[in-house]
Amino acid sequence: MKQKIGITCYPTVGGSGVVATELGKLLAERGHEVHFISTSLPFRLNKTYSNIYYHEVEVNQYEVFQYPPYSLTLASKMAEVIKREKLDIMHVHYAVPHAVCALLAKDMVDHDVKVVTTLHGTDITVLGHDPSLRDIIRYAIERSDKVTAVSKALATQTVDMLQTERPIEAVYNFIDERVYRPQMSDEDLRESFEIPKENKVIIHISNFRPVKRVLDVVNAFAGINKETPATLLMIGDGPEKQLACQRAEELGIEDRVLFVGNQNHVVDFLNISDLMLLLSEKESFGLSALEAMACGVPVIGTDAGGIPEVIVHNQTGYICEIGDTEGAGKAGAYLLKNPGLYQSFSEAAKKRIKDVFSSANIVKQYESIYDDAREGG
Ligand code: GMT
Repeated sequence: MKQKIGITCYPTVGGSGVVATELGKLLAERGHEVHFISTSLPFRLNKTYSNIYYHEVEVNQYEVFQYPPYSLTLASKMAEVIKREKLDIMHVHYAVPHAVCALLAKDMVDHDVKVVTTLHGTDITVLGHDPSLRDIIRYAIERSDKVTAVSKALATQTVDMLQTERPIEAVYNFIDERVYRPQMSDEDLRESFEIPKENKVIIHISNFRPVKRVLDVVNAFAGINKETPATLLMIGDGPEKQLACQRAEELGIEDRVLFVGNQNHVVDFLNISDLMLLLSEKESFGLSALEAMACGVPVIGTDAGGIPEVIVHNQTGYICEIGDTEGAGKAGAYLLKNPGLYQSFSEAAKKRIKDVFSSANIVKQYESIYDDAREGG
């Protein structure tokens, strides 16, 4: 059934915004009418797409208010768009504030729109611990027509933490396989960063928040580098970048660790990489691991949240305990020094993407959730 779908996400760099935008693009390609309602154009909407509309939420600052009224302005814009465009579905990413805004908007209009909420993690694993927000998160989940979570781990954790009754369906993240695919290693890119020919390239991509444990990434890399010459590419930016730079200096490996900053075309970096490190202490899914695997790059991850649902231990990478940098370093070096084993991991990673995380597979799951929501199922 073709639907008119509103999508709200945080439009800036971040996994949830990426997933929401890529989903919108796929839905539009499949003939649905998609309306993005957000504060700025989602950064992945970088060309013109038919069937995609964008409604900007302009949040003004008023002297009388201490904080700009983002949630109210958003709810009001959602109501306006639902009413004018006769939306069938409002698909919101994050329970707070976005699902709450959608529920308010639904209440404001005389039109039967269904609210589908996708949980991405921070709304549960961080905000869910805040007693001042627990009840409103629970409300957002219970009142949504359908709720999805990006991993089984997150779905279970949500029920355990908030004792919600509304079923939460795990729908995994996906990648656009037209973009994330193995390509010939770009020698010019390697040369421009002066990466010696004999070095293996290890990559980490994140927002450098404390949960990403970037110091562990540098420590684990140091272990790999002791056994086989390597370069660490640190992609992204955030609060712990400076600490990670310092740790590299303390370990005397600063010339081996390149802080490349935020990048629009991470696929180019993935295609010159041999291994990814994702050593987070909280990670409801780990989209960057998926992107790496799609390019045939095995991943060493922690046993946090949904990471073990993405990486199959001993097949597409290794799972180690949170904080076990020695184990992660040893596992990484072992894999890199065994070409036959490495090749089988790389192939298994690509196969897993095709089998489990293909965009076609995931978009169909969302379509059937929308259909069920419309039919009251
Ligand atoms: O990881 C972040 O800090 C960003 C956050 C977001 O909202 O984009 O990522 C969350 O959603 C991603 C997309 O579903 C997941 O891949 C990330 O694992 C999840 N982050 C955490 O759970 C910490």
